[in-house]
Amino acid sequence: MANKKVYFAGSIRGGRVDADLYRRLIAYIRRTDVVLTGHIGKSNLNLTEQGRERDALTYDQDTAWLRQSDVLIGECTCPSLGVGYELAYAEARGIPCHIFYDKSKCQLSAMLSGNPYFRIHPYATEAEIYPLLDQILRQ
Ligand code: 6K6
Repeated sequence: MANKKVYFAGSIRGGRVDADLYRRLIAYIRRTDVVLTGHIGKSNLNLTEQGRERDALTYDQDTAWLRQSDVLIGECTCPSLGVGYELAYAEARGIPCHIFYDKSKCQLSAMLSGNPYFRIHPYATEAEIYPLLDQILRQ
């Protein structure tokens, strides 16, 4: 039974090096729960600036999804201004936020790791992520 609405956050214009990982994580979450942001894992996303009017539609849709979500799960190995903004937006609204990053590939911003509001999950291998997702989705 699907029970949580998940806002999955991952880099878009910050770089798509981890897009396949996002796709696998989203597919895993979708076995049991609802992911509002399935496009994050798509391979054909348009990365170029679309002008402020088109980007405003993206902003309005994403912030509406954030307000509806039960939990934010962010994959933060690839730094992204948009994901950082979404985390702060979710924090301001009391939405639980879980941050995953590959500790061999990046150092998380102190603005995230230093904020006790965020639950931080450094990992060494992708396999470590899935049992943690199970725990988060069961909470
Ligand atoms: C088409 C037209 C306008 O924008 C697009 C495609 N771009 C996006 N579509 C949906 N969500 C987006 C888009 N760009 C950024 N986001 C949101 O910000 C996602 O929810 C990601 O979690 C985050 C990525 O931010 P950047 O700074 O890496 O792009």
